[in-house]
Amino acid sequence: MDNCIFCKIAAKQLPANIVYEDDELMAFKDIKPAAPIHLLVIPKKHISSLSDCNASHHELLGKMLALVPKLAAEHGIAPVGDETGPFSGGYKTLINTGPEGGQEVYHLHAHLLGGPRPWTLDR
Ligand code: DGP
Repeated sequence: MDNCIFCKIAAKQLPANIVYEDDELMAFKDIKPAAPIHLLVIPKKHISSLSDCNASHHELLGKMLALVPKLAAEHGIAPVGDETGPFSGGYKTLINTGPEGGQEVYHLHAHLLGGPRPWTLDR
């Protein structure tokens, strides 16, 4: 999509601090972190929001969600019981959808937030 920031990041036309990439997905650090660890997981293909998903997106959505615990573990925020990380209290996974849902960027993304509080999450 022309003019989509996250499409440009996925195409490496805009810089981002990329922490994961495969054929379908990318994860990078949020430019305005609301928590000590704040990552965004996106599909490389443009999908405007979760509202545009249906049964044909089961596999992609499953891959996005399944990437979260891997990234959490890699960033030391895996939940209690896995004491491998310094902040192992768990994390929040969030998909803002639409204006009332607090969505600012219209390219599907899952937020992964974690680390010691306080956070500045207001959504
Ligand atoms: P949302 O409100 O769910 O649409 O969150 C969009 C997030 O995207 C917000 O936390 C800030 C982040 N963001 C916006 N533009 C950029 C950018 O150019 N680069 C990066 N890394 N993050 C961005």
